[in-house]
Amino acid sequence: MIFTSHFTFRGGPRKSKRMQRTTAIILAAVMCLSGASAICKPGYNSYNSHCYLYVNGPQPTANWYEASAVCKAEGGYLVIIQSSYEQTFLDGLIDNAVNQDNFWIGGNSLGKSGYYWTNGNSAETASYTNWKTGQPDNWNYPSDPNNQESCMQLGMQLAGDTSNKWNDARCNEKYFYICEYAE
Ligand SMILES: [Ca+2]
Ligand SMILES: [Ca+2]
Repeated sequence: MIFTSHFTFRGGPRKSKRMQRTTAIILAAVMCLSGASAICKPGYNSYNSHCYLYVNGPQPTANWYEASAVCKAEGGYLVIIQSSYEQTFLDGLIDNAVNQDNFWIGGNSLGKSGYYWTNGNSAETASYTNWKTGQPDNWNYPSDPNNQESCMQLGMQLAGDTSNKWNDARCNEKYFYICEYAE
């Protein structure tokens, strides 16, 4: 790891190279000893250089838009699940939750044909998808076009399926949610 080039020392380039090198070594040692998770904010969990926080409690707290805004305010986004490994990490993470059902995740079909993650990638034709059987189904599609199932969540109990697979749900419903951001 090379840190020296990233640091500007008061007094400019006339400071000794030895001091710069010593400082870089100390910083590298601190970062290595503290582990990757120390880079995440308190309460967040680290996986594959990303930080994750699930928001949970006795009662669901936010609709999809509100949850997305909270994650964004923290410098992140509603979780985008890109592999079975990331899904397995999340399964373990929310296994500790008080209420393990219904977490908003970062995909929707708003203004689009089909489901897309908020990074623009398809959530239906991607190499990894994890929808519950028969989902997304836009269940009980009402006459009100603003009340369709257009947002993605995981963990809804459907027909005896208690897994953390994905479902489309109404964006204005209050659920729990999971934020992700790069370290
Ligand atoms: Ca991700
Ligand atoms: Ca559905």
